[in-house]
Amino acid sequence: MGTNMKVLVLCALVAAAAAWPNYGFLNDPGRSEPSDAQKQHDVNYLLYKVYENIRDEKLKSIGVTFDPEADTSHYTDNGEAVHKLVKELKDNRLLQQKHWFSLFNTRQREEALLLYDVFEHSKDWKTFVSNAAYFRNRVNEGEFVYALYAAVVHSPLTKHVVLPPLYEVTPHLFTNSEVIQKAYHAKMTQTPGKFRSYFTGSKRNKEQRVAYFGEDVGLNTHHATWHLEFPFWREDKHEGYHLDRKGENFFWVHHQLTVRFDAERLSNYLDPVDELHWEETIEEGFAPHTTYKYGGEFPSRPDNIHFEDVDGIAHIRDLIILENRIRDAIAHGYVTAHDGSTVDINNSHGIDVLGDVIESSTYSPNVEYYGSLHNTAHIVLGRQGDPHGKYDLPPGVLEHFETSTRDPAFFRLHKYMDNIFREHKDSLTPYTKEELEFSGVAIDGVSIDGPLETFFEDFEYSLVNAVDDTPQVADVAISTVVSRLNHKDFSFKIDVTNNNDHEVLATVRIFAWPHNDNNDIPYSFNEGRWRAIELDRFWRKLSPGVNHIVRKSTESAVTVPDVPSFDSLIERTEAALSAGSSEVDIHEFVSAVGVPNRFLIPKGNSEGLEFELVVAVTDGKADAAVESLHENTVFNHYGYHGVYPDNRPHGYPLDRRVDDARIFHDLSNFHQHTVKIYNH
Ligand SMILES: [Cu+2]
Repeated sequence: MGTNMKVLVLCALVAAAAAWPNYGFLNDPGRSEPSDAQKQHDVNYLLYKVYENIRDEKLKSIGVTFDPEADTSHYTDNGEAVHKLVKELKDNRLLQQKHWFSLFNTRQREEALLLYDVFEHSKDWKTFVSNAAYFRNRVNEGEFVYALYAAVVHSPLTKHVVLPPLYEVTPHLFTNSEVIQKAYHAKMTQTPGKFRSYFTGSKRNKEQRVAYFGEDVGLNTHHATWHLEFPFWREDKHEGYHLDRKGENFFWVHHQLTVRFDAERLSNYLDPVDELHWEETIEEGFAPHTTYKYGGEFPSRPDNIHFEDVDGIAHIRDLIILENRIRDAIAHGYVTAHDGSTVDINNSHGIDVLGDVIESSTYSPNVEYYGSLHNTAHIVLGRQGDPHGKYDLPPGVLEHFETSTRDPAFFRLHKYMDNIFREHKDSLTPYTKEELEFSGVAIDGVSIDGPLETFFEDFEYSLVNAVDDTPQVADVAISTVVSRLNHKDFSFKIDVTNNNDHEVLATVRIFAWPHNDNNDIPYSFNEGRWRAIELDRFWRKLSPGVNHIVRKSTESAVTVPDVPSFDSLIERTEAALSAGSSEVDIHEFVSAVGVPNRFLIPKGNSEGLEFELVVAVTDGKADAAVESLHENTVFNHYGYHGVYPDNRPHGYPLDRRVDDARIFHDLSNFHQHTVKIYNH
C-alpha cells in the first residue's frame, strides 16, 4: 500500500469512527481490531432474541444508521457483494422476515449466501459487525442466522469466537411443539416454567427406543455444524483456499453417524438400518412433533408409502439414473469430468472425489452428469408427505441439517449412500502386511482404566429465545429438561515397545465395533471393521524401550465438550469485558463440530454389550501431512482448518476390504480384544 493510500484509509477510518461515537473499539485509536471479548459480545447480541430488535444499544443504533455502501474500501471485493445484496433489498426481492428458511431452497440459499459474501469480504470487524447489525433488521431471520454462523466459522476475523448453542438460538428446530406451546403459555402468563421434553412418538413405535440418538440436541448440533464447516455450496474462488478432503470427510462423518446409530440400535434390540430403496416401500413413517417458528408444522409422513416424484425437484427415475452413473464410475474406476477427461478413483484419493460427486458439492468434477444425489434425495424424502405441493406444507425435517436426524429415514438414506461408498472402498486392493507394519514397534497390551459405562441424565436448556417478547416486560425463566445419554470418564492405557534405537513418531488409532450382530452371531473381521466406530486418533513420540500411553476419554479427537449455555456465554463475556480482559476463557468450545463427548461410546446394557476394541499404532512419520504432529493436542478431526494432518484415509487401517484377518492378527503394532459396555 502506498503512503497516499494509507493516508486515505486512515482518513476513512477516522471518518467512520466519528460517525459511530458509541462503538467501543473505535474509541481506541491505537487498535484497529477490537478484542476477542468484544467480538464475542457482539456475536452474542446479534444472535440473542434474533426475531426481535437487537437488545444491545450500540449494535441497535449501528443497525439503524449504518450505510453498507457508503465506503466500499472496507471490502476486499470493492463492495461488489454488498451492492448486490442492497440492490435485491431495494428491489424488494428478498424473502420476507417471519417466514421459514431452508438451505435446500435454492433461492433462499442464494439470499443467505449473498449476506455470507458480504461478511466474507469485510476487511475488519467494524465492517463485519455493522453489516450484521444492519441486515439483521432487514433480511429473513433464518437466512441471517445461517449466514452469520457460516461466516463466524470461516472468517479469520472470528477465529476465537464461540457460537452459542443452536438449540438455544433457534429452539423451534430442536424442541417438540408441545413444549414450545408451554413455553409461550409461561411467557404470556409471566410464570417461570421448566418443562420436560419427551422423545417423539409412543412406545408402540420401535424406533422410539433410539430417538434419544436422532433427537439429541447435541447430535443435531454436531450434524448442522459439520455442514457449516464443510458447506456444499462453498467456492474456492471466493475464499482463496481449498477445503482439504471435503468429499472424503462427507463420507466419513455420515459413515460414522451410520455405524454409531446401528450400534445404538443393537443396544436396544433393534435390527440395523436397512438401506433406502427408490422402488420399494418406505416402511417407517414419521411424525416430527416440531413446528416452525413461522410457517406451521413440519410435515408428517405416513407408514408404508411408495416414493413419488416431487414436483419441481426430481423424478424418482432420474435419481435411479444418477445412482447408476455413480455405480458405473465405481465399476470403471474413474469418474468422467465435465470436460470429458477422466479422474482416476481407483486409489486412496478416490473416496474424496466420490464424496464430492455424491453430495454433491461445488467440488464435484461433473455435476451436470452425476447430479446431486444426496442433496436431491434429502428434499425428495423430506417432501413425501406432500410431494405435489397440494397442501402448501413447509419443508420437511430432512430439508434442514438441524432437524434431519430426527427422522429415522435419514439413516436409511445415509445407509444407502454408505453402501455406494462401500462398493468403491471394497473395489480397492487390500493392504498387505508390509504396508501395515511399523518397523520395530509393538503393542504389549491395552487396558481400560475406569468403567465402560453409559447412563441417562437430565439436561436443561433455555427456551427464552423461542418466545416473543418486548423489552418493556422482563423475561421469566423458561427452559426444558431432556433426557440424554452420557458415559463415565475412562482412560485408555496402551503399552508400546519401541525396539528402534531412536525416538519415533506414532499415530495411535482406536476403534470399536459390535462383537455380535442382531442375531447374536459374531461379526467376521471384514464385516466388523466396516462397522468400526472411531474413538480416537492422536500422535505420540515413542522413546526407545517401553512407553506407557495414557489417553483420557475426554481428550478424544472425534468429540467436543458441551458448549456453555447461551446465558453463561453472555455472562462470561460481560464479566471478562467489565474486568477489562481482552479475551473470554472459552477456547475449548471454539469448535463445536465433533460428536458430543457424551456419545463417545454407544449405550451399553445391564449384562454388558460386547465390542471389539481395536488399537493400531502406525508410523507417524509416514502418516504425517504436516510438521509437529505430536504437539497437535487439540486436533478435532471433524473440524480442522488447512491441510488435514493425517495422510491416511479416514478409517485407516480398517478402511479397505480384509480378505484374510490373519494379516492383522500377525501385526505386532495392532491389538484387538473384547470389552463390555454397561448401562445403568
Ligand atoms: Cu449430513
